[in-house]
Amino acid sequence: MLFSPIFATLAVFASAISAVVTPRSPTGQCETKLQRKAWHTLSVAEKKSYIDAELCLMKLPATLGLTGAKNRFEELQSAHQVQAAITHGVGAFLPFHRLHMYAHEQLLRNECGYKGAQPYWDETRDAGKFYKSDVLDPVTGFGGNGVGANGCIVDGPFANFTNNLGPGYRVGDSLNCINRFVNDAISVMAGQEYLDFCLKKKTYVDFWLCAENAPHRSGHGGVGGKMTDPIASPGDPIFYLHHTWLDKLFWQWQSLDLATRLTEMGGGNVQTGFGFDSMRPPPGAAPQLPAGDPANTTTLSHSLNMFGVIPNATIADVMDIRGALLCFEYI
Ligand SMILES: [Cu+2]
Repeated sequence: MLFSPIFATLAVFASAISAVVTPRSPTGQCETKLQRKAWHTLSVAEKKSYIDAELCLMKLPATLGLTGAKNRFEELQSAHQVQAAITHGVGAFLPFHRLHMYAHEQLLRNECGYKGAQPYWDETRDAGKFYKSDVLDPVTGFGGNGVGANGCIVDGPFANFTNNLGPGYRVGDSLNCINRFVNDAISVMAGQEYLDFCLKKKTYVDFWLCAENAPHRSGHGGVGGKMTDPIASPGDPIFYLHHTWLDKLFWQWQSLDLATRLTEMGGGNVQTGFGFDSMRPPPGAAPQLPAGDPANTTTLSHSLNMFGVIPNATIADVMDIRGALLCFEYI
């Protein structure tokens, strides 16, 4: 799981080569940025093209040999699942999920013919009323709330999807639908006041801790079910709209002081504090340490592991969304 500096260098080089498929100049610089938009602003046809690409990803056979993952959608989920303990409650939380969203966007575009950008869920407009969000629309969205004791979703495009990963670190559970228990007592914390509270934070560490708390947890807990599984939550495709929303908030905070915040990093590499006991890897799992970051303070040279789904990148590579690797903007 750990990569040598040479491998990391090759991975960065490979990502520059793969840039051919995204709108960049021949020199690899970012010229025409992909425009990431809010889900509710997309046309019905745009929404359909995104969902069709997601369904395509769920049908494409797995190629990487990651335990339990049977399709490309699940390989990306696996990359989140197997290293959950070193990507949550740590300084790399925001950069890791930024790269993870980018990986999803790349798979949709490169392997499933999607022409658009990764959309996000503007959760402030649905705070306290997720149950009637456009995102949960059974016809033009991701399907509605779950039903029954298991909370399996029964309408929308993903009602028949069997997820082979989760709950938690488990793989291959026989009953593993996408389930949801919408909870609007929790989704209230998606409100603008919670975002504003985080945007006022002065340091990366304070901002990350704030963002991982209310704006992050409100989206997961507000949808409920699989989305509340901190390890296997990318099994619900809503995950990608939620974390792109959180990434937009991260960029908004960075944009308030780019001179400092394109390079400011911090926090620990080992989880501390309450609430992470459930994320301890199962007994016997290989010890996990972030490559390129040997001490317990998260730095820009920290390698973000995508397990082959896309090339690995360092935190430095993903600090600027307008940079040569990412090349997108939020509108
Ligand atoms: Cu996560």
